[in-house]
Amino acid sequence: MQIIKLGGSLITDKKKAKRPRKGVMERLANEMAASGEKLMVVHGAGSYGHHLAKEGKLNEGFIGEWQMEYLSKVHRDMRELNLMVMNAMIDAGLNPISIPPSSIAVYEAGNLSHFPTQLFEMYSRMGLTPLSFGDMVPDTKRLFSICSGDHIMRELAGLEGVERAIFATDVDGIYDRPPTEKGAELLEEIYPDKQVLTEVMYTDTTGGMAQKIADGLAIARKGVEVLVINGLFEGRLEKAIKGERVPGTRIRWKKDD
Ligand code: IP8
Repeated sequence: MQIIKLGGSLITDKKKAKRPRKGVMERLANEMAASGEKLMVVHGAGSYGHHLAKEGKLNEGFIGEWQMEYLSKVHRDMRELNLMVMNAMIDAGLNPISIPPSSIAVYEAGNLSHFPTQLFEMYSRMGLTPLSFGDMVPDTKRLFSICSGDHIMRELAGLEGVERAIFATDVDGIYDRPPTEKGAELLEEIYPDKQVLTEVMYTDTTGGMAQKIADGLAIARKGVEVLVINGLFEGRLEKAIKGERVPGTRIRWKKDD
């Protein structure tokens, strides 16, 4: 079993609100199907979630009734995006079944406290491909939280039989400094005691990568192989799923894992 996260910046154009990259979704769905492996799939928000979530200050939890309209719209937009991914997967023959976190997850003070992974296992055993996504969820302390797709990956990594977690993004992997900076070098692997790791955490300006590293490490700690790859290049996701070497970063818990 492998768990795949299709990054929001990969399946949407992050610069403008609600810009899907349908061609990329279709190709990635075909690559996942062609791999022939058993998968669970999660996708991020990109320009379908983050713009309105920011406007509505949804990452701060409840600060006013006015936020509810934003919460509802972010959830609707995520479902729209999810339907597109689902259609691409159906066309590729993957038989997806959508599992929205807003219907099953509970957060406590910004951390996932309840997530019934059993549903994913049961659907998978039926021969379906469970598909989940970043969503809005209830929070026992802050009223609501944003559930990121990376958090879901962490939960799924705890399931029995999960061997590999692949984060397909729009960059080649994790760099020693922001990839837009001159001289930035791709790191083939990172692990907690590697000096450079702390540098990456602090110099990363997108904010997204630092969290991804933390989530990646938490997954690697469970003994699951973690890869960050660029899904914009044709064939890389399929090869990575098949266990073939592709450019990217491997996140390890220990140097010799
Ligand atoms: O893109 C964020 O999910 P992510 C979900 O996986 C929302 O971090 C609703 C903004």
